[in-house]
Amino acid sequence: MGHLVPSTLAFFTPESGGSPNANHIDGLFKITLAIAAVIYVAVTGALVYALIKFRKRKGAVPAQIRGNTRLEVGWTVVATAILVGLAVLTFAKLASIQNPANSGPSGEQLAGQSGLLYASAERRLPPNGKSLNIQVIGRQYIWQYVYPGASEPDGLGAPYSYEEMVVPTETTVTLDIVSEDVVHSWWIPELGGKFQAVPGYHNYAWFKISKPGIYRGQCAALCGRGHARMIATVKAVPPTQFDAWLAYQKQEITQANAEAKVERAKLNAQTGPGQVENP
Ligand SMILES: [Cu+2]
Repeated sequence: MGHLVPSTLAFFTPESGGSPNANHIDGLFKITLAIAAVIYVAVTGALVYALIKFRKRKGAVPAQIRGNTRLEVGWTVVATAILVGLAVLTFAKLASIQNPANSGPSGEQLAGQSGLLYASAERRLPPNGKSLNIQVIGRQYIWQYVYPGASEPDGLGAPYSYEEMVVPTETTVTLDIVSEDVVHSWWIPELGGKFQAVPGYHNYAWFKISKPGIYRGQCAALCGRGHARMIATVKAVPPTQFDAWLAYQKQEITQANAEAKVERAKLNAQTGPGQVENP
């Protein structure tokens, strides 16, 4: 019974527990839900009371009431006060939802802001400016993630992965969300809000995961026939494990690029029917 109540409540409230911003969204939702529950019980209770107390009886003539100024002003003022209160609370919490926190002491030791190709006023960074920046690319029908560490100055040769994003724990991860074709929507419920990937635009999100684990999501905008298959997972591992994984990805990509270069040279050297024009 003890665990039944929180799990029942969790069914109605946003998923959380993965990242501080998700927890703040959940907290705000629960406060609003609690206020709404009190109002619901009061209004429904008064209605049921009136239905029973003043039900039709033989020969009874109901009191003929034409308005009550004090009561009407009263519920207008109270309703306004509740709305203003909720708005103030929301704006007070908004900063901690939108602005990334600093990485924890056991997180990835980041040299500084990484992966930034341009300046943007909308892109938020932690107070110390250090985050692991990953580019999230939506495309029909798979998510691609590009990590910092390009081997060439034009950004080529950067490690990347599909579908599963690997991140270090206790590290602030900032996301640049883009799309290559249609509108997609990046959403890992336990890690915070939902963000659209729109062709030609950059959207920004962040999370900071404290515990190693797998966090699942799904493209949240109907993007075509394969939309249902467009799943996403975020796998949080300790920083040392992340470093090893990233180094391995980088090595694999460097090797594949080197092999492709050899193949390209071979094709370019060919003459006759097999010759490739403008490689
Ligand atoms: Cu999609």
